[in-house]
Formats: sequence, C-alpha cells, structure tokens
Amino acid sequence: MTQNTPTSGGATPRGPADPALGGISLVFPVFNESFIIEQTLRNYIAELAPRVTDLEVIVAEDGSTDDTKAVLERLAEELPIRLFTSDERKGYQKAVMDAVSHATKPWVFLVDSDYQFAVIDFWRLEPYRKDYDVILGMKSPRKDPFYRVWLSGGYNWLLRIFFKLPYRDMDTGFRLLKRELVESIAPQVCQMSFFTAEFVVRAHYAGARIIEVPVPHYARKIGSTTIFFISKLFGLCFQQFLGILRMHSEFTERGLFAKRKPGA
Ligand SMILES: Nc1nc2c(ncn2[C@@H]2O[C@H](COP(=O)(O)OP(=O)(O)OP(=O)(O)O)[C@@H](O)[C@H]2O)c(=O)[nH]1
Ligand SMILES: [Mg+2]
Repeated sequence: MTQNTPTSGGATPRGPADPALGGISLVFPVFNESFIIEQTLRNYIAELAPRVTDLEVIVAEDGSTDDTKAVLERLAEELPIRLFTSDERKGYQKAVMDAVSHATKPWVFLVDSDYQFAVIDFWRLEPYRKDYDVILGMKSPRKDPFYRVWLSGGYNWLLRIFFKLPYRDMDTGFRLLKRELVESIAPQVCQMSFFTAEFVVRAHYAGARIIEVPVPHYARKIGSTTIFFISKLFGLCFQQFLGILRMHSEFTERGLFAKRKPGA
C-alpha cells in the first residue's frame, strides 16, 4: 500500500516515538563515507536519542579504503554507538544482513549512511508502526542521475509485474522494519544484490503488512556511489534480472503465487 502523505509543508510532529511499540535499533551500513559519516551520525543521534525511549545505534563498516574507520573510532568514544568494523569489504548485501543481525530492539531502522535522507523524515514513518511490519520511505522525488532513476524504475516495474506487487520503491535506503520479521526473512535473501527489494518481495509473500510513505530524497552531497559504477551497470542489471527469474521459479515451485492473492 502507498500512503499519499504530502512531502512538503514540514508539519510532521517530531515525536516522541510511542514507547509502547518498543525500542528501535538504528542501523547504518558504512563503506568509504569518511566525508559525511560524522554529520550523519551526529544528526541522527541528536534527533532520535531524546525522542526514542529505547534506542541503540549500530554502525557496521567494512573494507573502507579512506578515513572512515579512523573517523568512526573517534566518534565511538563520544557517541552512543555500537561499532562493528572489518577489513574485508563484504559488499552491500552481506554487509546489511550482518548489520541487522546485531540489532536487539523490536524495530530496525535501516538507513544508508550517506545522508540522502533527512532524519526528521523518520517521523513520517513512525505513525505506521502500530499497523504495519514494514514501513518503506519511498523516495519522492528521487534525486539521482537520470539513468539511475530509469534503471530503478524499470527494476521496480519488473518486480511489480513478476510478483504482482503494488510497491513503487522497493530498493529504498530508508526503512523501518519489525525485527522478528527481519530475523525470519533475512536468511532467505539470496537471489538479488539489493537486500531491501528481495526482502520486501519475500515479506509480502510471508503475509507482512507493508506500506510505502513518501519521503524527500537528497542528492549525494559528497563521496560517490559505492555500488552503481557506470562500468558495472550492465552486469549489475543482468544479475538482478537473473535474480528475479530465479526467485520467480522458486516461488512457483513453493506454490507461493497460488497462496497469496494479487495485490493482497
Ligand atoms: N558496510 C558496508 N556498507 C556498504 C557497502 N557498500 C555500500 N555500503 C553502504 O550502503 C549504503 C548505500 O550505498 P550507496 O553507494 O549510497 O548506494 P546508492 O544510494 O544507491 O548510491 P548513490 O546514490 O550514488 O549514493 C551507503 O551507506 C554505503 O556506505 C559495503 O560493502 N559494506
Ligand atoms: Mg546513497
């Protein structure tokens, strides 16, 4: 389901988060973000720590070749973060899965660490915690180069067609997820390179209640993509298409299409 919340106007109240709905693990995957990670962590923690009763912040870095590790080690002495680092780059998919496995609170707020989403937009997602298991911040409008917007549009379209889904932005970097659902679904994620997209498809067929809420998206101010290099785009697209086909045949074999009504 897509919620038609206006994305401008700035009237969203800034918390507090409902303590009855449980604490939140704020989880950041980080790779080569030395120029922005301090701002991201400081702003997210300043906004959420006083307004979310039971908050933990997990920072999962691996393989950075710039100053990211040094910046994070300095920040870990000052800010309330649980820092996990590793020398080998894990790749986005594995990094995200390992990062969420450290979460201990009932909800996981999984956010890209390059500040393409503003922390105040968390408050657009929070009201849906009582009725939904997966709350996706739908980039609206999306501030990426035109070829990325087209590729992502095509990818989401294929997912909608192949899996009869209503969602428009399944690979968003701003998502609030019920942890028990993450624990049951994440181990199955294996066919595509984008954790969230595959997670959303699988969660839908597991009967999860999923909503998309429009949130503003900002152009990367500094650093560069860590995933979508132009030289690798063709291979990446081909890989995702194969992943869709493999997942479709897996779902057919498991009889999942028959069990779940289209769009339900
Ligand atoms: N720990 C870890 N994090 C990663 C890895 N690859 C990417 N990330 C992080 O995952 C997030 C998403 O990567 P981005 O490069 O921003 O992807 P994107 O937003 O689709 O691309 P841009 O629009 O160019 O920023 C960022 O916070 C990265 O730092 C990885 O191998 N390990
Ligand atoms: Mg990004």
